[in-house]
Amino acid sequence: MPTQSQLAWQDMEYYFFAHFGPNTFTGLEWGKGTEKAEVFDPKDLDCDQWCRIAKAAGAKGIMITAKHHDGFCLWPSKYSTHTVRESQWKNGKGDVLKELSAACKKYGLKFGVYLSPWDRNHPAYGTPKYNDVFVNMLKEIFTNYGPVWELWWDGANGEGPNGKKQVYDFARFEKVVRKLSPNTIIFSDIGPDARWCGNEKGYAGKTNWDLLDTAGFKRGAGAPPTDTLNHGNVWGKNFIPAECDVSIRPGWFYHQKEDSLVKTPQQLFEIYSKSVGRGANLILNVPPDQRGLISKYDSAALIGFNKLRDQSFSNDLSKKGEVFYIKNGKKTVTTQLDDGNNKTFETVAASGSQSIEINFKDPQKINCIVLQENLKEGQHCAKFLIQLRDKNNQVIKEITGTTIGHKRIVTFPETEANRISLSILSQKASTRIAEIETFLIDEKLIER
Ligand code: FUL
Repeated sequence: MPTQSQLAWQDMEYYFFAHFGPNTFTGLEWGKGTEKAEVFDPKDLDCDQWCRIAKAAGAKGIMITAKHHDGFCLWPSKYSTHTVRESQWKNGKGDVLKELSAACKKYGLKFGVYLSPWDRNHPAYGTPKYNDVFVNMLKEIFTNYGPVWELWWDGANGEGPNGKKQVYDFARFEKVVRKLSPNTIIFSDIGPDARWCGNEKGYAGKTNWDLLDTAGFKRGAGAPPTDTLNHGNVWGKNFIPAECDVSIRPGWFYHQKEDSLVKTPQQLFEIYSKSVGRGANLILNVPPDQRGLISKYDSAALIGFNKLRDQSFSNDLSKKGEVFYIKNGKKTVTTQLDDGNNKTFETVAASGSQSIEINFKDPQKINCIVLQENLKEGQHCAKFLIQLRDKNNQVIKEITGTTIGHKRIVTFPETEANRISLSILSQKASTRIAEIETFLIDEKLIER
């Protein structure tokens, strides 16, 4: 079963990732940890600008790389000598976490922290003492900059068998975070609260269970196969929904030479459809540049993307008809399923004796249906059937899918229909259908 925090987290759907640090200035993706602190000098840093763009792009929060693999801390940590304090930026008085957490509060956005376990700089790395360092850093962050809505633990460790190897005390890290901030969602390959979706393209599996078996698995090299992370486990023991991480650019950090390679609004929409539209959350990386600002290329693409979402999903055609809940042949009007509230729902059993129907007053051209499942009691639908009918009640189109989860966006070639029905063919327990919305979206946005 999900926790309240996980349900609230799923409702956020989409937010920003901000990879920022020495790599922004050196052109690297994985800093070596030997970079001089002086390279970090974002003279025009303006976290309000990041927040304004996040807001305009419809994102719900910003997650910052407080410390990436190179070990540089974007806050003046007492437990490192490789931080903003050692840089020239603001004469060593700057603090990116402070500025971003304040800006997020001001703009009503959630503030998240990525803290890389792998550290190529810290002298204690590779010894048990590093676990103390990591715990102390967590304490600094959660005490001084919270609330932190989500914490990211990256599974990457590129040093390989011949490099330093850290035995991480994740159980201890988790305990510290839970105590300081019980509602923070902890992300890693295997959770405990949110899992990696198994790729960095931003695509969740078409079948995507929020459940995962974690017994016997570890973060990083010992994680479950990427295919399992992508699809989840239908009978998995733990509720650990997927989060899809992807960058708006080829790299995670800003590199000027990639200005021409920023994803287009249409590409971003496709990513959204294959992440949020498959029941996962989307963390879209928008890396600030050397000035400390989001570039005009990224912001233009993001505004375009948000416009596509607005145009696509602002006119729910279900509202042009009546939505019925059918039980044992008895039809009753329901207002629960197009009220934009996934806390209200109708229960549909797999027996076929219960279904949902939309009757349009006039035939409607549609090519997109958005379903939502109420997940409070767990994720249940394993196979659904949508039928589109004409005025003679003949089935003119059938669509089947597997999981629904938090949200499922289904697209298909434009079809004019008088009625639509939704039934469940296979499920783990009665499915709680929370929303059924119907749209006519731009033909170019149909999933291929
Ligand atoms: C990976 C890292 O190695 C990349 O640099 C980036 O931070 C990405 C989000 O996760 O594992």
